[in-house]
Amino acid sequence: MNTETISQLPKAELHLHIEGSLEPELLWQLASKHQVSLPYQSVEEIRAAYQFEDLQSFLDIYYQGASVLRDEEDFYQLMWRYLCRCREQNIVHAEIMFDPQTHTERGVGFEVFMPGFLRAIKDAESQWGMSAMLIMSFLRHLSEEEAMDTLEFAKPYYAHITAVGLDSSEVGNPPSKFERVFARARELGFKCVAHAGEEGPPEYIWQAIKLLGVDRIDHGVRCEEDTELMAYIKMRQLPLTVCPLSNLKLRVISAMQQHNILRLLEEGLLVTVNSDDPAYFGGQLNANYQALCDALDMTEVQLRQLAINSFKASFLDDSIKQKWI
Ligand code: ES4
Ligand code: ZN
Repeated sequence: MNTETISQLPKAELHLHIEGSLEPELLWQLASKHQVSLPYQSVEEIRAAYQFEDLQSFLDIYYQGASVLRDEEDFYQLMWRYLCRCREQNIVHAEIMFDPQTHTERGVGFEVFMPGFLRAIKDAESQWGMSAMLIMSFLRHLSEEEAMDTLEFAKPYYAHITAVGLDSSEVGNPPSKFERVFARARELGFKCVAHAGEEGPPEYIWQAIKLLGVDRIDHGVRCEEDTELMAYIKMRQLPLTVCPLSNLKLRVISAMQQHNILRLLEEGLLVTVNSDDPAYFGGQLNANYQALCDALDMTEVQLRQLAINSFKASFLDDSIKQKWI
């Protein structure tokens, strides 16, 4: 498939951790600005360190990277740079995850990162008309009580948050651990998403659906191991936000040729393509589409369906979705 075809397609991105869009150049610049000492001697060394065996080995480096984000301007820069990448790639709508606890745990509060994020989003909306929504994700390796506190701290910003999510170390931290906080979030009117079935078993996907009441599953690729679950996800048209390069880098699959996204698509599931943590996984959104084209025999019809699905699976109002479908 032509790179040009991919880049010209209007797309939405639904699974992107803003902290995972922190490129080595900005990381290096902010470390020097705040005099944070890094275990690396150059930008090249940082990039070279991005080799992972699994989800946890990635998360250790990702949380360390995020520690250079200190003031409002840092968060503005981080968001602004991602939104500029969206513009270049024809991503006209983005639903962006942020991890408040990665920052509040080291004394950086909502009053620091939220104004930075919101100002960048406002600038992109006014300068080129893209839209962006925020998804506040709870760290599942921490307690439910801490997630509940985070939901409370976010109160002044509820109007600017569309959904809550669940990320970080999956195995050993099942969705069932967060049943009460998701119930509270739903009462407050938030949409809900959760990472499930990335490294964790199909049972975790069932729990995210049945116990957390999610509107979308992040990753979800292991649903294929449970026929009943596949049929249920298809019947409900529950979207899966799939991240091909992430799956490869974190060894959820051992080669892109093994990716099941096109099988799931042909089975009638509402699958979408996303970049997850583009600074760490070696490619932005268009590179994820390209990797699928190169490794799997993807047709142009399938490519267009994946882009259409990104709007269908979004939290945009139906009237706006129609414009892109
Ligand atoms: C993540 Cl790929 C992935 N999985 C779980 N949690 C995450 N946080 C950032 N990226
Ligand atoms: Zn993710």
